[in-house]
Amino acid sequence: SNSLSKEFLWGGAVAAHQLEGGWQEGGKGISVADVMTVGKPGQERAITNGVMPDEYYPNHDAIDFYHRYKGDIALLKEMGFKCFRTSIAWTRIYPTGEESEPNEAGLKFYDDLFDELLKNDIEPIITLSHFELPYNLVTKYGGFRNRKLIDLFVKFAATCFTRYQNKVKYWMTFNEINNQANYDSDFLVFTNSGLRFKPGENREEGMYQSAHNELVASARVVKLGHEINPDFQIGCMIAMGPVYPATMNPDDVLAAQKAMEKNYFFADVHVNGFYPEFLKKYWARKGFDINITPQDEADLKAGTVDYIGFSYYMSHAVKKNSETPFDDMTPQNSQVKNTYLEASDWGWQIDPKGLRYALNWFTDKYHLPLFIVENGFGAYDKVEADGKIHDSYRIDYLREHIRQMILAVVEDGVDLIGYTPWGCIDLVSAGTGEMDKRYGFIYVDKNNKNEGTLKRSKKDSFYWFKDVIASNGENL
Ligand code: P53
Repeated sequence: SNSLSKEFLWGGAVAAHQLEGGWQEGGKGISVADVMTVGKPGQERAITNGVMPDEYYPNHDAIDFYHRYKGDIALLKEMGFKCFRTSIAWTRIYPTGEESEPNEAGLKFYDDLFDELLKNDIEPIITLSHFELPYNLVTKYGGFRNRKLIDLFVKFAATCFTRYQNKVKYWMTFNEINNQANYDSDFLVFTNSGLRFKPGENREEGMYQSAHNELVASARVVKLGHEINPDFQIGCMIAMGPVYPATMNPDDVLAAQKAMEKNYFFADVHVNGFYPEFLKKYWARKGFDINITPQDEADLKAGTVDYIGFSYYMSHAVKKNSETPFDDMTPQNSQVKNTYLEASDWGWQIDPKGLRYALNWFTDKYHLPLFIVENGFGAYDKVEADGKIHDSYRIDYLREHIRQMILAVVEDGVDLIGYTPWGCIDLVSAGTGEMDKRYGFIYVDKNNKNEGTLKRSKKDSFYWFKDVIASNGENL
C-alpha cells in the first residue's frame, strides 16, 4: 500500500508527573518526581532529600491537568487524536507503594480520565511506570536494586490491569528503561530505578541489578496482563537514539556497535526473554555479580512483549577513544558532534533520517510491531502581541520525521501501530524541569518560575497537525 492504514493511531504523548500536578490531591503519595527541582540547558535538575520547604518543585502543580483534563481532551479531540498516551502515577494508586489495598480516589481519577477519552473516541495508551516510583521505596529499600520492588510493581500493575481491563488495550511497562545505561547521570538512574549512589559505590553494577529486577517485573506483568485480558497488547518502551560511527575507521564502527549493544540489550531481554551472550561475558570480565535466579530466567522467558514502543528525538555519533578498551565504550565517553546535523537549543541533534534507520533497525532485529510513542522538538516559543504562536521550527521538525516514518512503512514495510508526538500539550520537561522547553501543539501559559495563568492556546502547529491527521499523513 502507498499510504498508512486507516487504523493508524495518530495522537500525542505525556506522562502523569509532567502534567497532572495535584501532587497531594486524592491521597496521592510523594514520588521521585516530587523531589526534583529545576535545571537549565546542560544542567541536570537537582534531587533533594525529600520535599524541602524552600525549594521549587515544578512537578507539584505542573499544568494542573488533574483539574483541567476535560478541557484539554476537548482540544485533543479538535485536533482529531485517535489515541492519547499517558501514565498512571503509581503514588495515586499505592501512595507509598506498600499499602495492601489500593487508594480508591486514585483509581477513580483514572476511571474518569479514561471515560472522558473514550467518550471522545480517543484510545488511552498507558505506561505503568514513567519516572514515578513512590519515594518511600527509595528511602526504605534503595529503589529497584532491591528485589522487594518486583512484587510491589506486580501488585500495582495487577490492580491497574484488573480495574481498567475494559478501557485500555495498549500498555507499556517501564518508560525508557534503557536511559540508565548512562549510569553516570544521577538523574537517569534516579528516574528509572530510584537509585541514589554513595561515593565509592559501583554505579554500573547497581544499575545492572536494578535493570534486571525491572526486566523480571516487566515480564511477570506481561504474563499476568495476558491472563487478565488476552486482548491486551503489552509493550516495552525503549529510548532510541541510534549511535553512528564517527568515521569509516573499523575502530569507530566497532565502537558504535558496542555502544548500541550496551544501550539496547534491554530490548533483547524484553523481546527474546533472555540475556545476550555479550552482556554475560561483559559482566564476567568486570566481576559483576548480578543476582539472577532460575525463577527469574523462567519469568523472563514467559513474559516477552507484544510490541516495541520507543521514543526518538536524536541520533548520536562515537569515536574510538584510544585509551579506552571496547569493553568500556559508552556513547558518553567518546561521543562526538555529528557535523552533518543541526541541534536544538538543548544540544539534541536533529536527524529525521535516523528515525527511518531506527524503524528498520528494530524491525530487522526483532520482527515485532513498533509504536513511536514519543518524538518532538523541545524549543522556546514566543507569544506574539495578538496571542499567536508561530512555531514553524516545530512543524519543520515533525514534518521531516513523519516523512521518514511514512517511507519506512510504505517503502520498507515496517509494521507500525501509531505515532504519538511527545508533550502534545506543553508540560514540565523531564530532563531539566523547565516549562520553557516546550513540545506542544497547545501552549500553556506558565514559565520556569511558576508564573502564568495556565491558560491554553493553539499554536500554528495545532492546525497543521490537525490537517496531518485528517489526511492520514498526506498533507504535510
Ligand atoms: P525532556 C533523555 C533522553 C531522551 C529522552 O525530554 C528523555 C530523556 C530524559 O530527559 O526523556 C523522554 O523533557 C521521556 C519524557 C521526556 C521526553 O523524553 O528532557 O520519556 O518523559 O519529557 C523529553 O526534554
